[in-house]
Amino acid sequence: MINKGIKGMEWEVFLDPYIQAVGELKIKLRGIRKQFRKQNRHSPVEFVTGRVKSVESIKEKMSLRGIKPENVAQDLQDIAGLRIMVQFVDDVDEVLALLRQRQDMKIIQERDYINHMKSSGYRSYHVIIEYPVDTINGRKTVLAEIQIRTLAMNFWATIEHSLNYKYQGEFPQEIKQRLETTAKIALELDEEMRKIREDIREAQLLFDAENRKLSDGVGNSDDTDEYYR
Ligand code: 0O2
Ligand code: 0O2
Repeated sequence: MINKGIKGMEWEVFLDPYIQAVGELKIKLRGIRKQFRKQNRHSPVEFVTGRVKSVESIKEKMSLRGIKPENVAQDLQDIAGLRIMVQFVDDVDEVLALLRQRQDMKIIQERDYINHMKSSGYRSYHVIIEYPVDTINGRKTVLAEIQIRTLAMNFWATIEHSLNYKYQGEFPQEIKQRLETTAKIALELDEEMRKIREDIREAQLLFDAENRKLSDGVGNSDDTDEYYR
């Protein structure tokens, strides 16, 4: 059995730096949005989520790909997973530029499923990073996957992910066709939004500034807002 060798408590110890990495990265990436908003500039980051892969999912992927326990940290690149949602396709490039200039992580791989859509219809930009975490036992560098996608890409991927779970990848023909159609519609939506990007951005900045004025004196609206992002 391939997963022999890593047992309950060991998994906990193994996953600890990944938990720390996801926690730190969520705060840092959400911080990008905060900084843009403080300067009343359009933030290329809309919201950020993150998760550590469950032990069950890790084990499943290990057996599926024949990954040995001693190779799991190197071969499974998304044990720590972050997702950055953006409004417009062009924001993806802005986020990438911000990530590339950072000193606290090292990009080791990029996968562009935006210009090279997967056959499933999936679009996203994936970046694999090396990220060092300082623990009580010293520094440990882990791999993490950052997925960057528009709201439309995220909507499609979330729906497809749920359907995949239900049908285990064996979609009935009708669902398959509808997923193809919706992938095309999501792409068109991104294209249309791109065309009116400047108008939308201007409107949002005005709206944000107005909100700020209105909420003066009733607490820090920015922090309240960030709670959800
Ligand atoms: P499901 O069904 O597994 O999708 P907080 O720290 O309180 O702000 P919290 O509660 O940790 O936030 O949630 P967060 O970080 O906003 O989002 C976690 C959800 O996002 C999880 O959903 C993950 O599925 C999903 N997610 C985020 N990033 C990734 C990623 O890179 N890869 C994958 N596969 N999923 C990601 P749930 O709630 O666990 O439900
Ligand atoms: P989960 O539940 O999100 O953790 P592979 O895993 O074989 O597809 P690879 O090379 O490991 O390929 O990584 P890839 O393709 O760059 O990224 C894998 C992750 O991207 C997946 O994680 C998904 O989060 C997402 N993804 C890739 N293809 C699709 C797709 O067709 N539909 C959806 N909804 N998401 C996709 P996991 O571990 O497969 O799943």
